[in-house]
Amino acid sequence: MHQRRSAVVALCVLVALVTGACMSATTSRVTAEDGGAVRSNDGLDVQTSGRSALQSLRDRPGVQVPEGPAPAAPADPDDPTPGHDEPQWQLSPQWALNPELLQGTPRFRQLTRKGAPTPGEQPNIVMITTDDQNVNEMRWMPKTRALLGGPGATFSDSTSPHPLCCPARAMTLTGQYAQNNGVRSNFWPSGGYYKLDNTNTLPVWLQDAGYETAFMGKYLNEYGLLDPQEVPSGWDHWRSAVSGVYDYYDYAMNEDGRVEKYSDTYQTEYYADETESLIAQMSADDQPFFLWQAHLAPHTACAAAPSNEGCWDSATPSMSYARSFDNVPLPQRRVPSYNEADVSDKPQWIRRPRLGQDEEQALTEQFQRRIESLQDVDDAVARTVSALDEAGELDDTLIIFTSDNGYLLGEHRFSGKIVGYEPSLRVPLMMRGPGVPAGSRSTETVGTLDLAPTVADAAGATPGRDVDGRSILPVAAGDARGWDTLLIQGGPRLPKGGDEWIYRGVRTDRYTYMEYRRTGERELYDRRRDPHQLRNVAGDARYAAAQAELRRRLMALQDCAGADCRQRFGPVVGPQSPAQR
Ligand SMILES: [Ca+2]
Ligand SMILES: [Ca+2]
Ligand SMILES: [Ca+2]
Repeated sequence: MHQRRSAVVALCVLVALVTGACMSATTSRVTAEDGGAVRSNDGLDVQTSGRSALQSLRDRPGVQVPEGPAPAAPADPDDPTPGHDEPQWQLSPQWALNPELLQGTPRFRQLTRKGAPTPGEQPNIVMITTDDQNVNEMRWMPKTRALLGGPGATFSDSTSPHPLCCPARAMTLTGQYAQNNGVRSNFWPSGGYYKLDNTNTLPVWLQDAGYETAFMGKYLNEYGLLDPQEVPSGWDHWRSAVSGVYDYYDYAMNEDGRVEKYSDTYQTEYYADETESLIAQMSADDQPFFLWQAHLAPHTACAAAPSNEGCWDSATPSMSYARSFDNVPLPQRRVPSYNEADVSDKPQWIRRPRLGQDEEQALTEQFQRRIESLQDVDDAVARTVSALDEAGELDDTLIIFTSDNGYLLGEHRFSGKIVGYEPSLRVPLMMRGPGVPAGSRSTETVGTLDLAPTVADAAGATPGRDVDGRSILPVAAGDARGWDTLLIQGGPRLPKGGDEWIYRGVRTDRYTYMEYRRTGERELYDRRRDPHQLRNVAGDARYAAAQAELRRRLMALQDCAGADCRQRFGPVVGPQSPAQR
């Protein structure tokens, strides 16, 4: 038992080292065992870093900080990967008997047929996001696939170009890269809630366009740290965890400015319940609504209770699904990059010892708890669709499902996110509603940056920022292209990391190129020949022309803003023989 826990701790430290901690206003207690290990690792003492972040906020002109002990902030992270047989699912009779939920009404089918004129009325918009879910794990969400993917669009190359909680959420709210919205990391001064101008975000633009808006779930990291009663601009209805953010059962929720404590209501279920009542309420008049349901699952748990043994626990499933996937093997184990045999091609920060049996067991258990926790999200999606149906709003609602970032579970010997490898960058994305062709599939590259412009486009709202992303409604309809060259980046891992990027790079349909400015290291993968990113070919003469071109694109995009970010460069040359060079 002790041995296993040590393995988990060791794994977590590894995770912490490479991903940095996802901090928030959650109260956390780190035991001597966990904390000691974590503290030895250059500033990952989450409590200290939480205080220093708060202290620097206190020093900021014009910021009023309430007296009293500084709330400690918890750490976060963990896993994903592909390669498994599709499990056989049977939808419950409730869904099988109601084909209109799965296929839409005749009117819905009219609105979503390819080439249908854009509906004149403003649709309701419901955005449902998970936290740290990878594409692979959609296999275990049959209801979501049937209810959203079936009658809607599925994007097979949806990306999170800055794959970490807070930067991804800031991108979702602004449609901008971090160099333009300011949020490079999870914490002040290089990121966090207080780094974002919250008076100019998607819900504000939607209110200006006549929408009623509602948020529930996990907002930007460090939200509530200074004022747990704050409700950010733009939200008519607000339900956001201000402490116990990473505790699935024991948390405090800011409900329209009042803080309520919960100790036995599963977070995912709370969000589903609140969504049902808000949909009923907001459907009562003709004003359109926007609702963002931002789930914690399948993020690692950080129990708020004094008995907490650290912030690295696997996701907590509800009582209904706990241990229900105990026999599912870790799908990542079938992937060639899992526990990568030779990591000598990788940058120093990725080079780790091979995973041992204890780590593999810990990863497997973590994976099982993750997909168990996603069962409640799958139910929440189904309940939301049902609530819209009961309110008579389903045909007129655009529903979007995605995750803030992906996750590795042992690929390249790594567990976590923030890295520029495919399982970290790629996220699920499904969309159903008016203007979205039913049953469509898109292989175009789209991403987190595109969510705000897409929602604004559907709503007829005008973004208050020069957005870097684009509406993907025309992409879903097959009338427009997605990203040709995407800027990818990872910001500081630690509060004291200043403005330093870990890496910056570009991703095309064929290549991934990353530069580590501090160490001078480079990574280049030809994903057409090496889809699992096993061979870093940076510096290889055969790829010199490709690397030069990718570097040129990185220089062009690293400070881009607006339309410049969306420029098309065209194909990049493949490897060349000496005769070709
Ligand atoms: Ca996340
Ligand atoms: Ca309404
Ligand atoms: Ca290798």
